[in-house]
Amino acid sequence: IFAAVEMAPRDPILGLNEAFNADSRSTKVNLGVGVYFDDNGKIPLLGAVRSAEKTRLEAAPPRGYQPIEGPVAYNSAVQNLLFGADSAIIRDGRVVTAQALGGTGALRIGGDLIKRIVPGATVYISDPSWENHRALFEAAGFPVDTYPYYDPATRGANAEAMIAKLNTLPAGSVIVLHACCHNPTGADLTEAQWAEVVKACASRGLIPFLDMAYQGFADGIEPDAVAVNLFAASGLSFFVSSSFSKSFSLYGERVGALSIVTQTKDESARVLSQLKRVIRTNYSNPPIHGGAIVSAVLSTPTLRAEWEAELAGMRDRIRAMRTGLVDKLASRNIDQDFSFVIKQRGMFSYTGLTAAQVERMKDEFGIYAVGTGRICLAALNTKNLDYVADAIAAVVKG
Ligand code: PLP
Ligand code: TYF
Repeated sequence: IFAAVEMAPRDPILGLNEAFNADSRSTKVNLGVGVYFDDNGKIPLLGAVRSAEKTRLEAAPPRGYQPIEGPVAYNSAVQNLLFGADSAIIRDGRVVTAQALGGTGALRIGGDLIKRIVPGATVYISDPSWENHRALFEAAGFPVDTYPYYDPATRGANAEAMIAKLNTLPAGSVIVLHACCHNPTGADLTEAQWAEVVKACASRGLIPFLDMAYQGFADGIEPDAVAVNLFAASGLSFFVSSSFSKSFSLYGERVGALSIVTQTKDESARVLSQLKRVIRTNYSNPPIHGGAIVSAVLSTPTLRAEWEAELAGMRDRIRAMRTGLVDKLASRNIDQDFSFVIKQRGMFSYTGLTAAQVERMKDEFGIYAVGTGRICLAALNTKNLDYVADAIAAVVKG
């Protein structure tokens, strides 16, 4: 059966982890994968999560099947977080939400659903984007193309070029948008630029698909939803995939959701029925544990406050590492200005380091970054910051 099976290429980012784990140098640093580590280099177990888990363990609830789309309490908590508890589109029954296996699972069931509704669509992702965006939508059967996004000259987003491209696309094209904390560049649009994107989507009849994997990692829960809420206010129909992997530090529990904004309550019911069909033939219904923890934390005021403070702590620590890295590089006598790192948002920075420089950081220092020059700021800490700054200074000096 398997004699002719070829070796598949590795995921470039997850593949870095394997190389990092095999490295025996004690000073090694993994700036590759997008995971938040605390100042001790550990993935945190949040206090709010720990409390909710303890309560749940003591209650020892039975483990029946969940509804195909997940529990109402979870889905409603997701909607409130994305759109605000007093949102008109929620009140009007225009939002359909299904629990999903992380943000990845949400993108996949969303892709599968769109394939049933608009089978001839082309999907457009940002250039560059998270590697898995292309792979996921190709797996769902779509051709995947790009829209311009990153400007290496400013190390920021090129909103003008992006919007100009959107204004040429055929109606029914699917546009995948990073709602905040763009992966891999860290370059986000301003609110005014988002308003232009919404306008382009409306005038061209595009299908917006917002990917919200880092809510709370830029400026806060509500400010990070600015794009989502501009779309909500526009009256358009659109998709949102969201994830608690980062914001709850629950990576391996696979907790996320797909939300779909429709035109009417009646449309919502029909769309949900089709989405349930996609889910039923995929994994039937979502797992219980991670979603139950998230929904308990979000709906219990004391736990919610604790979580918001812990999320702010992660956000502030990443910001401190951005400033720290820029300061340390500035004091190392290099002729390159790295101050753009402070303007970039979320976990990542496109540093402008070349593939050759990244390779040297790995070979000479045991510091692992993505070949594109992407580094994860959340892997920096007060102990490795000087070492990383030394390495970057060394490779940019040549
Ligand atoms: N979307 C983007 C832009 C991401 O960076 C990630 C990374 O983790 C995901 C989706 C997937 O998140 P999850 O781990 O919840 O599947
Ligand atoms: O971009 C990252 O590093 C994160 C983690 O297939 C990730 O989004 C990377 C690759 C992948 C799944 C998650």
